[in-house]
Amino acid sequence: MTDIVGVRAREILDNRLEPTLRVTVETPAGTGTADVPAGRSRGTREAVEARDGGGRYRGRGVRTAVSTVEDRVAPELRGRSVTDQRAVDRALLELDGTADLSDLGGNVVTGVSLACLKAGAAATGRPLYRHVGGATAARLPVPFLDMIEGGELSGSDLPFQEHQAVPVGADSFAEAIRMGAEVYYELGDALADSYGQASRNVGDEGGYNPVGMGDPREAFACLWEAIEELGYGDSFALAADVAATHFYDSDAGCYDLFGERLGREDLLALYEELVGAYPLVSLEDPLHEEDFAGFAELADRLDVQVVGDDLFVTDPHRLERGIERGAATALLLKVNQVGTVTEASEAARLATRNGYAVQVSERSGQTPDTWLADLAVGLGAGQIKTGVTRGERTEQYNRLLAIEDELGANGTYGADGFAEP
Ligand code: 2PG
Ligand code: MG
Repeated sequence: MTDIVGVRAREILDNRLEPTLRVTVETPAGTGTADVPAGRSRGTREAVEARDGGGRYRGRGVRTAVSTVEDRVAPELRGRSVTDQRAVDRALLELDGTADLSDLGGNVVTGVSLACLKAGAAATGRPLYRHVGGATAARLPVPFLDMIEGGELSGSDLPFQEHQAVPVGADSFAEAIRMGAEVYYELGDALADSYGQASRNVGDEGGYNPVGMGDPREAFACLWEAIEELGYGDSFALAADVAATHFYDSDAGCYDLFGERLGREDLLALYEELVGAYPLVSLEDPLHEEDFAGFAELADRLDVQVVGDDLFVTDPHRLERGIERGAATALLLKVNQVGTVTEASEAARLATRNGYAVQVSERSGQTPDTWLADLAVGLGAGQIKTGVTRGERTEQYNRLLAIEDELGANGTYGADGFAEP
């Protein structure tokens, strides 16, 4: 009853009006449909997406990927049970046969893997988070709310990609979101007053794009002021996704920041200054994606969580290298960076075994599909980042609120223990 009888795909649109894949896996006992996210601020080592090229949708179409799912993947998977995720994922990787998934396409692999996961939950009559994590899955993640956007995902002049507020002092997920929302309103008013009404415009992940603001110190100052204005100083910490790869000039070997060319040491000094001025608890990709040694130095010098995104690309092998060198303290987990649910779960387990925290993450290209929220609870991750506003983000919060209700007294919210594995 749980054997796959059909695998179908469609080309749909994501939050940026770009095409992406929607994959459906059918069994007699239940069906699963999953949407594939897409990154823009991507790591070099990520799995390669299958895009059509040509003029249609500026080359971003996924019609070839749709055919790949139906003509190449479906025949291979028919007759396999959706309850054996590992075997399905192995079959996908073998069928592809490349290290970067460039034969089938990483989006094909991720779409089928996730649809199989959802079909497994449907066929066994369990909520998705229980299907992933079993009966003990009950930890609600702390949200890292991307209040002010910069870098590649926004129209602002800020070099850092995300300036996040982290409700570490809330005692439930629902309270965390309520307090986060209040900070968002307060910050919107303050930015409109000081930087003009157009500063309320938002980027790909729903955070504000302040007009004329170009220094992360200014962004953190405004954000912290909004938090303190509400009397929430004890309940929040700050964090950043620096996404440093994207302002690193690899030819010159330096960072283009504030119109200057900065070295690793200058950047470390800036982080030290920020940590001294604000309760900054976490830095994602503080240095470029190949600087394992720099990451290790930073993790040693600063008392903050160091998160590897472009650095690890959710790849257990890269993560292993990072662990050996002490390059970080947390894994950013994005299923489509590596390809399958099985590999991403392996990366999460490896992280946890080595005392690393796990932060489950959206992509800047998303749909309202909420598998991400379930995955975070299923993996027992202490943290999630999924932007802040826009439907494809708030749906993740709505799903987590529903899971928290469902769990009742059994649910736990990570709060200030978010950095524990
Ligand atoms: C990141 C992500 C998501 P993208 O750098 O962490 O916030 O960006 O999905 O564009 O890679
Ligand atoms: Mg990142």
